[in-house]
Amino acid sequence: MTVSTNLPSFHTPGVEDDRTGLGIETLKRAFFDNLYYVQGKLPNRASTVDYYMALAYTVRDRLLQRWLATEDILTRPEVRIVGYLSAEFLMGPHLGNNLINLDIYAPVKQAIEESGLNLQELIDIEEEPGLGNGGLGRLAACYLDSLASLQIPAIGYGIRYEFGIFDQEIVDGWQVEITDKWLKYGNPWEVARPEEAVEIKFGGYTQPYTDDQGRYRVRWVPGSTVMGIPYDTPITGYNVNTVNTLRLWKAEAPESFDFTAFNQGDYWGAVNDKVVSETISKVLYPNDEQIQGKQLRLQQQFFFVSCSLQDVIRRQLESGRTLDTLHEKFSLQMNDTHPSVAVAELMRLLVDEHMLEWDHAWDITTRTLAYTNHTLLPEALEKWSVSLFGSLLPRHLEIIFEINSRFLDQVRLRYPGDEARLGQLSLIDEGGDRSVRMANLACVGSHAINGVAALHSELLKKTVLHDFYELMPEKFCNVTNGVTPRRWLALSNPRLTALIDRRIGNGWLTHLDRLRELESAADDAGFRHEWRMVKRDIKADLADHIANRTGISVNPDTLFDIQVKRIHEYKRQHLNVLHIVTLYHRLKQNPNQDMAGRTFIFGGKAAPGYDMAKRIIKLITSVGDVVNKDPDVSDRLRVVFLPDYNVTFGQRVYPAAELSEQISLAGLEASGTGNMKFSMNGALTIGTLDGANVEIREEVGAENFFLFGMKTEEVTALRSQGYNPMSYYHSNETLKAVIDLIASGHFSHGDRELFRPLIDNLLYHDPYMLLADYQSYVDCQDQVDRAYRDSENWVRMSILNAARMGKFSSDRSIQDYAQTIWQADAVPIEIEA
Ligand code: GP0
Repeated sequence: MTVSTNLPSFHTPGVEDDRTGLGIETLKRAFFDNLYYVQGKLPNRASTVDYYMALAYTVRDRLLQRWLATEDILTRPEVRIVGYLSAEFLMGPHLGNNLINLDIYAPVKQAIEESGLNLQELIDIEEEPGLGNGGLGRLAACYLDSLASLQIPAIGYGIRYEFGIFDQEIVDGWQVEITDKWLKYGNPWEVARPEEAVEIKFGGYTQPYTDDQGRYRVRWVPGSTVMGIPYDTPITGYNVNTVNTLRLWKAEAPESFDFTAFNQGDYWGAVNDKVVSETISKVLYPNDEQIQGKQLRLQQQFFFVSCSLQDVIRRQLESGRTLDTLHEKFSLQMNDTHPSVAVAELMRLLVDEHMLEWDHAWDITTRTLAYTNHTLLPEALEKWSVSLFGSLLPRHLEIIFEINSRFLDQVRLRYPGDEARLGQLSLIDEGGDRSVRMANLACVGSHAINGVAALHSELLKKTVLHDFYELMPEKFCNVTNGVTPRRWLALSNPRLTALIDRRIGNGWLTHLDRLRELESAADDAGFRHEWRMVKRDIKADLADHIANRTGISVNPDTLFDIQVKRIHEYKRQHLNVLHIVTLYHRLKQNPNQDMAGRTFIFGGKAAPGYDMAKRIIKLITSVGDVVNKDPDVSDRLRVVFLPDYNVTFGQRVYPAAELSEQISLAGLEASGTGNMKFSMNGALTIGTLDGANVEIREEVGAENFFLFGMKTEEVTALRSQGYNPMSYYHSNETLKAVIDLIASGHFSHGDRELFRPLIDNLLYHDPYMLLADYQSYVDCQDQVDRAYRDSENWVRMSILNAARMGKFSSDRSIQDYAQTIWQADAVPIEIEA
């Protein structure tokens, strides 16, 4: 299906329109017009931010026609829409990405340069919207890019947090959190749509009544109301007319409030209610894969889910359809359990507000919703205490009890007398303080349940969702994650992109499998030389950046060994540190040790309340302080912790990497997506058989991947046999020396207490089995060292890694979702001149 739209045109023949024209003179005029009329600045008084804003508006003007055309086709009854429900969207800066996707980078660069400015400087000054914690939020952003690029009509639904993920500073080696004031200078990419605001209710009580047809019904008498105001951001597809929408909701007090209270003289009360309402969308919870169980978080979840479902229902009705066919027009994907209260809210809207029969509403609900699981970590499985849930959402709690009772009746028929299984499957955990299990709710209320990498999806079926798998195997599927090559190659690595273009032509950015055509180039010495030179230049740029940011000088001719991701014990940044200290120890023993110089680069944020993770940061910076200043080793070892790792910095770091550290304990990293970004940019991976590492290794070939560590089954076996970390410490002399060196205070000015919690945890518990994997890791790192010194072959492997990453384009992931879960098609849009 192709649809064409006929939007009004303001075009005067013979004159390029100021808002759409792409001629260089037109772009310059438009740019200075926006500076003057929107920013209210003359060039002699304008700051870089003013120029950035003027350019952002100039670019936004040029996508509006396509955006409105796409909005317009959503109203057609036959157009199917994907709604992606996510508490996080980690979009990264928009300007550069839109220049790439609209294919206007070159003319804009020329126009900006002819205006005496530097385009990169304007791109770099954009404050990124950090509305996510890490992998899960960034995945949502990559998926929006691919949905638009594949011309699938889609809406991302989430929260417009006023403060996103905190900015990280490093003070005396420790993480310090600073509020993220991303909206400080305004946000040129969003458009508020207050006319589409919706009301959200909380609290109160429920009341049974009989309707005029004599049917038993329940009405919810809420205790309070807040408004959800939508803010829309255009999501451009790459080289297509589709421009989808990211709709983020901001919480506000209902307007009438102030006036009544003011008239009654309760001025303070009115203002306070306003403050309380607006708190809902104030700040992103900065915990990754760890629930906090805070009431405000449940309010946030319900807030954005209810706003979004009401929005979906309005669109359904406005398209001329009835709610009976909601599942034919909409497919709603729940990104983890954060939006899973959607199961109960959609039932409430259909049954209580739109008067559908329960069974009918249930059929529509389950056919509309689908659920993606992102983790096996038990501490990340969301649960809400029944009393908290009931006080905030009394009607939803009743609905969940009703869903549960009907569901458990079916389970009983299937497994008569199996009380244990019933207890496991129940939506309510009856143990201790009763709680609602959100994953169970999501499973029962969805028609599809997927994990995010092949191994993860298999483990889901075997472990956390085992009972659900046995009961409803047909719902389970896998969709391996992917990342968008537009941001993670074209935008962040223009030099490599140009080199690839020269070799295989263009077109590969939308058909990433075509990178395979580079395989033969791996045997071409001339091409290898060019590849190496590109990498060398980018490493030199990163070295400059590191020097500016941290004062540490690093040598671009050393091996850039990089681990960037959230700091978490299961991701094992401290295993990386054990290796660094091993090398340090070796060099101190034998200063003439033959080894390639290495620069270890770390980046990542720790949850503010996660003491162990914060201590790992302090360990990295402390080891760096000693190693970088020790003349015996500092020609071969450098350790850098780069503060405030985010999307913007990711774009600098992936292209410069040579070795990608993906070293989680097998079975714990659901997928990983940084692993894909590294490899696409020609880094080799050192990793365990975990998450998507398994599939990356399959694609690039075992000979081009550095594998170490226990496999999942070995981990399980070791654990059940009784894991004793101390035995590794006592039987491995180097390991003992390394741990003792840290414990002795060598890296902490003699302070033996600083790292004691870390060391004791490793020696007495070691839940992530670093000591068991230590030797295998160090041996594998020695292999890396030898491989790196055979530089021709290293470059060959690097080229082959990039060449074989086609599978990990998020375009492939989205095609998988579209075919197996959403039944969504491309709707190419023609825009008539
Ligand atoms: C998973 F459960 N992930 C969660 C969560 O709360 N936050 C989060 O970022 C991540 C996984 O850890 C992952 O393995 C995965 O690739 C990503 O979700 C997207 O599926 C690495 O970040």
